[in-house]
Amino acid sequence: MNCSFELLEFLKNQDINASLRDPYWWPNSGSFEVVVGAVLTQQTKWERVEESLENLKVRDLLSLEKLASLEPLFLGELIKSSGFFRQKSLRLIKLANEILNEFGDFENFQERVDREWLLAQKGIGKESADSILCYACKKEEMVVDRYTQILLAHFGYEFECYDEIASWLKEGLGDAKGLNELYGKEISLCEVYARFHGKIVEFCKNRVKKGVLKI
Ligand code: 39A
Repeated sequence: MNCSFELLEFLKNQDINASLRDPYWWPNSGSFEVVVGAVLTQQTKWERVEESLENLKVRDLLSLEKLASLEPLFLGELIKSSGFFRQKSLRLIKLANEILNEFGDFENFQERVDREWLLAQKGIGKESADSILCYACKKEEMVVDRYTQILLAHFGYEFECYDEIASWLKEGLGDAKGLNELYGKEISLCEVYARFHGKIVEFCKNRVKKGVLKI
């Protein structure tokens, strides 16, 4: 494998239904739910996050305004399944309030937020920031997670840091023409990045389950 385009081709040829529920793979992409999911998924399994999100969804609490006004103890109880729940509860409430103070509403946040602002927020690292930018705000950012690092190491690639991996993944994809041909439609770069990352995660999870890949 010589470049990220070849990795994407390889993954697209595997039997992975990564975008069955959402074309951008992350459930309910383009919504505030992604921001919450991106924080909750830190240091835990996605399946535990789904449980927490469901607790919020059934109580109709998955909006920026509602989350911002929750009591930390109450939110903590609802997101217990995601682990580190006291810390995550405080950080989510603070983040929601910072978004409201800076941007006024979620739509304006989606349009105007940048990586620098997100990285300045407590508890938001590069992976969370890029998840929010790509999946909640539909910006052209590629998420690098543990699965990505493990898969690239498996193919013999070594990188110095997060940003170097992201650049390698983005820059090796070539031009829009090649990507449109690969997908058989006109596709935005953001959707390519989203689906690429989704395929990496689903492929790795499947391989881990089969015992072929170790995390
Ligand atoms: N690790 C993960 C996931 N696994 C996921 N899905 C499955 C749908 N998301 C959205 C984030 N992180």
